Amino acid sequence: MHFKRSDFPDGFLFGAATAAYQIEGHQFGGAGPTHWDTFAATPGNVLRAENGALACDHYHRFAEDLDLLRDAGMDAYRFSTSWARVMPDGRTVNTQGLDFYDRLVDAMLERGLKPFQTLYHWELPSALADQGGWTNRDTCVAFADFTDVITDRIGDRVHAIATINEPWCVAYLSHFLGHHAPGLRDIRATARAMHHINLAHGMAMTRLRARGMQNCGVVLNFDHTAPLDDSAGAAQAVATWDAIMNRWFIEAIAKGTYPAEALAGFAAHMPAGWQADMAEISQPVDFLGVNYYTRHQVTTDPAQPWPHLASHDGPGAKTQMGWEIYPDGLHDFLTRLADEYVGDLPLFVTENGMAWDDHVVNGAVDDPERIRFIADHIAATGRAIAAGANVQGFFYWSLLDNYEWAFGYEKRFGMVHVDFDTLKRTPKASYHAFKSAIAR
Ligand code: IFM
Repeated sequence: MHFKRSDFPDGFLFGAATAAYQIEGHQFGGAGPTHWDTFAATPGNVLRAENGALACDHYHRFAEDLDLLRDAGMDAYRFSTSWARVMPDGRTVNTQGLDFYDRLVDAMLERGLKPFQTLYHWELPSALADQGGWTNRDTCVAFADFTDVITDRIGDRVHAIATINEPWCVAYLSHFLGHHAPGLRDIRATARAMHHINLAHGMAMTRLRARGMQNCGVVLNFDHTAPLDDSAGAAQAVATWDAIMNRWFIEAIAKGTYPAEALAGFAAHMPAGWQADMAEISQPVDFLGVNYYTRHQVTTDPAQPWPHLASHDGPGAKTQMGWEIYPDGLHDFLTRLADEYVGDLPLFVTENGMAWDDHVVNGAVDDPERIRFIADHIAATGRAIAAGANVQGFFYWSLLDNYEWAFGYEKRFGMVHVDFDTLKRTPKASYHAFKSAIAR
């Protein structure tokens, strides 16, 4: 890899990220059913109807997985704590679940890894989905209660806490596009989820502060948005898509407002009195997590209802997901976020990575495409720091090949290959290259 640790400021953290439902094995330890289990069990939603019941069996193999992080010389590990494991019906505590995260965090600390916890990475308990999930304001209160329960158990040892992972995916991808659980395609449900997920963040922040917690923030995903051509329609589409995808959440959290271009579609469907929630949503955070993968080119499609959009993949090389590789987009978001929204607030690249059709050959996985991808995105991060963005860490997505949601186990994002028949872990060439690059 064409970078080294010494290219970055002292204290810059290198790590890898995962999420509970994608790796743990949700059939173990008393975890409750989630909306992803039922979404996956419904024909047509998930490749081969695969689910997270076994995943990487991290529940039993976490020591081996944390050894991999330590042996690579990583500083930090971004993981999530499953709500449905800790509270199987969303409200009642499962002590086995708390015990698991207790062991997990202790095992990180024993290995010198800073625990970066995410509270919600998408496994909504089915009992709450039955009551409307994120379209129902009560879910925000239940989430705040979960925040209390898990924080009382492991909050004394985690290094940082993010409330929500990728609220755009929780709300828009899942309620408007229907690609993720609960698989809705409904503008009214979307508007409500777009607001309630922000409110859940705000309520969780209130509870965390009441417990004196520091290093609390949120993780947002950003999609670089370019016009398909130089038409006025394409320029309009950029403004609309940027508002829905990139501005809605950061503007609410940093400024307490929603962008007019997005309210143009959502206002009529917002929950009554939403304006009164904006103060809680926009309370100060200690860091912002930035997830970045790709860019899209957009234009207006007048034949479609609002947001009147047509979206295309960019022209560059693609990953196994079909996502264009566009490292400059990461630089642009890091500098834009600093300039327009958060100033000197610490930023972390909490996810960046690529899927590839990796295979084990003679006991090894050669993935030069991923090595190049990581090096180029870390270089883009370095350029953003040089331009003044206060970026303090970079987490590769993901440590392990895992359950890639609607794509099941087919798309391999890991630095470590997982054989989903034997569950054997094989570090890829990118793991070894990353290890060499970040060596002290
Ligand atoms: O696997 C996901 C992760 O759960 C959230 N961010 C994007 C990743 C790749 O699609």
